[in-house]
Amino acid sequence: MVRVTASELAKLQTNIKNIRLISIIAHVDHGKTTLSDSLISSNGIISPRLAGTVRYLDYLEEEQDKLITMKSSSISLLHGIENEKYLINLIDSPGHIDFNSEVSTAVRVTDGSLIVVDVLEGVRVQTQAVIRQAWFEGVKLCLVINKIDRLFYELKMPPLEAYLKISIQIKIKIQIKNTNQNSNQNQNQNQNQNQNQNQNQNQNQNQNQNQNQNEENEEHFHPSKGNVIFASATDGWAFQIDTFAKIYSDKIGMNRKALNKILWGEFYFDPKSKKVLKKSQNLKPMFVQFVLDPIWHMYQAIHADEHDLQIVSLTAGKKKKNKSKKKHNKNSTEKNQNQNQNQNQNQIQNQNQKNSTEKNQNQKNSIKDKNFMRLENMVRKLGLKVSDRELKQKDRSLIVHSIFSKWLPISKAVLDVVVAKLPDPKTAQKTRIPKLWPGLFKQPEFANIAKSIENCDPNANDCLIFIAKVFSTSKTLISRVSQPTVFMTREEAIEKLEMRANQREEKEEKTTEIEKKNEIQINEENEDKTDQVFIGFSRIFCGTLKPGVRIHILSPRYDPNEPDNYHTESIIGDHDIYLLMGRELEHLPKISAGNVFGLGGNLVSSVLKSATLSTTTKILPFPTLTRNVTPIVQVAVEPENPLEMKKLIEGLKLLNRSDPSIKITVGDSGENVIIATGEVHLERCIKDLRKRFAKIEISTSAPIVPFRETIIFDSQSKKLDPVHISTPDNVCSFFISAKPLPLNIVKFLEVYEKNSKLRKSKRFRHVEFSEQFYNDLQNEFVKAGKNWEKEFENLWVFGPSQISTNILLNHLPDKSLLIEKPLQNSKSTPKNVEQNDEKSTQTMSKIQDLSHSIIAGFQLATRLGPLCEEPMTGVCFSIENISFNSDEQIISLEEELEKPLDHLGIFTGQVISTVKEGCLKAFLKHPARLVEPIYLCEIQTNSDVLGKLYGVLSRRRANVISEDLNESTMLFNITAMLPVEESFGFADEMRSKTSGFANPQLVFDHWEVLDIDPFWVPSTDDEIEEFGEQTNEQILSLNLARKLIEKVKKRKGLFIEEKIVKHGDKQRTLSKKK
Ligand SMILES: Nc1nc2c(ncn2[C@@H]2O[C@H](COP(=O)(O)OP(=O)(O)OP(=O)(O)O)[C@@H](O)[C@H]2O)c(=O)[nH]1
Ligand SMILES: [Mg+2]
Repeated sequence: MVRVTASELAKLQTNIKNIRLISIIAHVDHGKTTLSDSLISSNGIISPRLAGTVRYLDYLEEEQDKLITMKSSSISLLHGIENEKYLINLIDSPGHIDFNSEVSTAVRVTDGSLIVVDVLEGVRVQTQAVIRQAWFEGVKLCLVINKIDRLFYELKMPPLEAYLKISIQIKIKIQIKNTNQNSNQNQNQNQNQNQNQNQNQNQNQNQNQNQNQNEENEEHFHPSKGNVIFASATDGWAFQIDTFAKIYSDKIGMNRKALNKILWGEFYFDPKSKKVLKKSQNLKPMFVQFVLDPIWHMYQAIHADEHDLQIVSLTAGKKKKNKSKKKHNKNSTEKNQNQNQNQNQNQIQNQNQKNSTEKNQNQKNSIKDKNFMRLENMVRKLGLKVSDRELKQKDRSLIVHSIFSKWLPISKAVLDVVVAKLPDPKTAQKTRIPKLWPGLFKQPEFANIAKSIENCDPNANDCLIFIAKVFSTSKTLISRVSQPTVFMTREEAIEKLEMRANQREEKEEKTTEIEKKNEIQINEENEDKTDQVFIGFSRIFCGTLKPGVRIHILSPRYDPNEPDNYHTESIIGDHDIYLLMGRELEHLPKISAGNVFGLGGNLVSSVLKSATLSTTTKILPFPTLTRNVTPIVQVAVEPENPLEMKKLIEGLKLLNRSDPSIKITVGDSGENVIIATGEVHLERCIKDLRKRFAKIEISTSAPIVPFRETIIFDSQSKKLDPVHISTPDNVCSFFISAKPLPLNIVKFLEVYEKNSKLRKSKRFRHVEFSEQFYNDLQNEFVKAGKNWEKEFENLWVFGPSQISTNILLNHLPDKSLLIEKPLQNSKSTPKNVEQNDEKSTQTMSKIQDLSHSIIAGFQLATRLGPLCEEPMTGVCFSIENISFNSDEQIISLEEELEKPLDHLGIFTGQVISTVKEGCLKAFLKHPARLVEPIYLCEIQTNSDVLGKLYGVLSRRRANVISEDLNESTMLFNITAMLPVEESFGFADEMRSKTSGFANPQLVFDHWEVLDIDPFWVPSTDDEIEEFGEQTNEQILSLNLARKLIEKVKKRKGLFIEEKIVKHGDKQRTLSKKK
């Protein structure tokens, strides 16, 4: 097949109604990339026989090695239906949970998604997650039930059973929760926290009820709607109901449209009366009779002789054995007989053996011939042109492929559905954009551009583009002029892939230290040649982009009311627009509305992860992508050669730009920390940093797990007095108390924290958003009970800025002295201050200084908790009172404010540290607890290794929450909660202990209070009797919370009570010994 050229594809980019932008999404390993391969092969980019082996869109070395997709990649394909040509922009996405943010990228720039479901495994956690993502983005969906060949070949299911199995998988209920996916977070958090536990439980129940009300159950997919495709991506076939309706409509004399409605479901065709019945005891459903039976028979026919050939081989083997046995006996009994006689006998036996081998061979040939004839007959009846050579291939999978790809070609079935059922960009933008971008349609000043976007107008005055992610690629892959495709055989391709893997392994083993050093030098020399270039993965919503166009690059924080901030400008260069063809990029002279494309050049350097590009500044930036994964696994990195620090920093910057879900921060002790979504993601990031971005040798710390610190209620909590603490110069005293924050408020703040950027920035929607937040938060306080309802008025500030799940209350007798309305901005004037008075100005400045210092002290305390300097969560502090010591007299704040200005400068520093100390002391008056992050872990495995699997889970403190048996596969689905602390090496241990049968999927789920008192030591008589007097080491082995705290402290270089000299008495000097 001739490869479709870039210029042919470029011509189709202006015909909007014939464009489809689609993504393939699914759970890991359900066959997305294999399906993509089959579609790509229809354009002559790879040989159809190699589809599924090449995994063309998994072009990263890591992807080929690990056999999983790690990023979304796009390719443009041409598809013809009758005389119309369609441009299909296909994006393959990863199914592994660590790379979930790549799915967000894929669905944002596409209008339709194919959801692939493995017919045996069915809908899994990640399937639901990606469906939800697509649904929220307003993307239309079609279902691909894949791996149907497994039912026939692997499970040997008869067609009727296969039908029942498929019907189960099609009934996908799309559960859409309007709440954040992590809204169940912290369910276990602060279990003991609230005295009013029952009250909170009721609240939780109410919340769950509300949540259920928000769930929408919709049966969206139905074969007769034409949105379901049945496929085997590896065998290269697929069909929709209409494929068979077309075949049979003439044969059974029925209208094609009518057949479409009854080919699936409880409809039975009576061949005698030629009538369709709604009930029958003897007949098979029409889908089985007309669709599955013929496919099943074809599989049977292709593999039919395998069984017979096996029997022939087995009987031949048996005969051989018997003969050699007889021969052995004979020789032993007639040992001394005449040698000539023996020789003759041997000759006869050899001849017999030869004859029997020939006979077997003939038998085999006759079986094969018979089978070949049967197969040829079937193929002829179907009117397929399959050559004898193809039908006689040794590899059965190739015969399957040859027949099925002609009978039910996969690319035709899938792409026909895509064209018919998924919308073109104009239709999609009309419905999607108002939903995705409501702000744009509310303001009359944006009306023009909003209309152009809705109409996907290529001739609009303005041009609007969204860059969903930035990825890096090698300069060498840009605009490689289309080369003629070299078709290899399947064996050659496998050999080539194996050879590449072996070479890599050998190279890694052989690389000694010296070689490594050389390699670094070589890398340095070749830096220019192997340099990476950044490309924006973009979609154009209106207008036409050409070289020379001046464009504004607007960051997600851009506000059209302050157009100078978060905004840069650039001019599109001559070679900045690309057609994305997997790993290769082809230059395009221009690009018009309704297309996905690559954008290169200087302007990409001003884009961090995503951006809106517009020719006008009077526009809101496109809403940011919601990424459903939380980066949680951290490591500190440093260059092996300290002189290469600068290269590392540069490398980290590049890595940060090119990966949408990574976080890079500077740790407390100044180290550079990479935070990834999971182990697989982290491994890839480190490799990328080493090989592509920093190009230096890097050493990494042991994984760092973030913890949080909190307090819980106990019977004493209410009776506690506030902490009384004075500044070092004794001028000012504070009374500070602490208490646990109710669970619902913590949850609310956690969810809100995810949108913290919106809250902190001065964005266009700031006022509206802030008011809504204010009202919602007040509701949460009301829900928490009467005492908390009153506290809302006292709310002062949140902390620490990056977590914000702790609050500070203002309980001063006259709280208006410091700030009138706490939540609104701090510029508001206290009511006792008159504006124009000079004294008042001084008082005002004093108030502000004091207020800011108190807030800073609170922020510091909540950022570095007292247990191991991890951030606090769920703690409410209050400033109960402030008093001043003036001329040996204690005076109130009010009186102090009357005095002239004299306490600034050093005083504010003292207030900060005193408030911080006071908060920490107030915290420690309550029972303190460590809060740890928890993964949701999903594993599928068989019963043989279940025991070993549970062994690994229990060793790692996992809490199993469900175990379901999938009856058709006889595989168990196990769901467990696993502490992140215990997750390192978990997947490897699980695989090795279960011989590769259990492959866990981990995703961050929630924070959970570790309900162990870190200060516990045996103290009561009973405890001392049970545990005895314990050394620090023994306590650590008994007290997990303490052990974790000491581990964190050790890493941070904080003071720990550890005996370095273990046995002092044994360290006497020899001379003393004498
Ligand atoms: N029997 C059978 N195996 C299939 C089929 N489609 C894919 N596979 C196999 O399933 C495995 C996973 O296929 P991929 O295409 O890599 O799956 P994926 O969904 O892209 O996986 P990720 O991108 O890592 O999430 C491979 O071993 C494929 O050969 C099919 O139709 N039938
Ligand atoms: Mg894949």
